[in-house]
Amino acid sequence: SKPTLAVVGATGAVGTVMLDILSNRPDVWGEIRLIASPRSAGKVLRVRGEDVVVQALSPEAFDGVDVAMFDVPDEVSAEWAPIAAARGAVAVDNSGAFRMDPDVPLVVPECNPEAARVRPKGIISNPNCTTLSMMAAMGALHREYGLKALVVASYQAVSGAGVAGPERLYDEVAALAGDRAIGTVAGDVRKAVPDLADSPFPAPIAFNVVPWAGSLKEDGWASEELKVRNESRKILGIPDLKVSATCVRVPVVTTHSLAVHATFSKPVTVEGARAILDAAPTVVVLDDPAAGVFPTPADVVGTDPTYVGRIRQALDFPDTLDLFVCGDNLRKGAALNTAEIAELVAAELSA
Ligand code: 2RA
Repeated sequence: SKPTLAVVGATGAVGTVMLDILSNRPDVWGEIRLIASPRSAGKVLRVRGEDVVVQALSPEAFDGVDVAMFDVPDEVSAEWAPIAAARGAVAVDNSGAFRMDPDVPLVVPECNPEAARVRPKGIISNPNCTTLSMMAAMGALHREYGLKALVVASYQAVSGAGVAGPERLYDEVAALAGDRAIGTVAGDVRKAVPDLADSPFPAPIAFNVVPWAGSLKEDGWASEELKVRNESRKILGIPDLKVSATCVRVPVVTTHSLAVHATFSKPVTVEGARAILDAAPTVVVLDDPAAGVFPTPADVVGTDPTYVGRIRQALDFPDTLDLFVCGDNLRKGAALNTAEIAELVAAELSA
């Protein structure tokens, strides 16, 4: 019989995309059980063309579940993923609670699918969307050229902050729309937007960019920047990979972009890199600037691949490529990768 799947956090930004993905991928699941906070229990959601009533999170909700996907805040995962695992489910967790735990694999199926089989805690982590948005491409280049260093600037969509992110961007745009002088005087945008105390972002996000994502860590680093460093090392299996990241929020609804400066241990060419990326099944190269062809978030949102363009040989840095990557942060960056990990486990359980 086909395995039973639980989706925990079914009503969130990623959960909503997850139900769409589960409805459109080859169906490996028997029952799909939807679980959310008691506040959302009783809601009816559609998955695979059927109405499913959302159950409240409880230990019993995991009875009979083979794989439980979690997309909930860190503290909720920290408490409940081990409960699901203790009840016999394999937990696939998209929070930050377990990603750096040495007993929890951090999996991108294009990079390290074998890691998903070794899960002493019964938990597998899904990477953060910013790291994940570039991993399929960087993993392919690493296998050929040996990655040594990554310098990254992110351009992160507001939906990375959950459903409140797009709501805030739309509200700010509505408040500013029609003023054809807005953005011409220091502080005018800040004065015109709704109270920032109600925003998930620390500065106006409409008509602006905000050099901040996540929480404050030591020495001025944002949590999101440290995740790019730590998670890239773990996924690619390069403990001494040099990484420096600056994470920036931009007024894009969904799809994270990254400007990547990548140094390799072997000589690289643009043609060689393009051939490798072209051959990678989940990567699409869009790179013809003379014809205006490069990836932009507005053009790729809602799709599954990792898009790469602007591939250049760095002029002053040997063995180094500069490139621009876009990936839908709710799909490959979150729900799709989680679904792919869960399918690896389903295949293993059915084998
Ligand atoms: C963000 N990476 O974009 C986060 C979401 N996990 O805010």
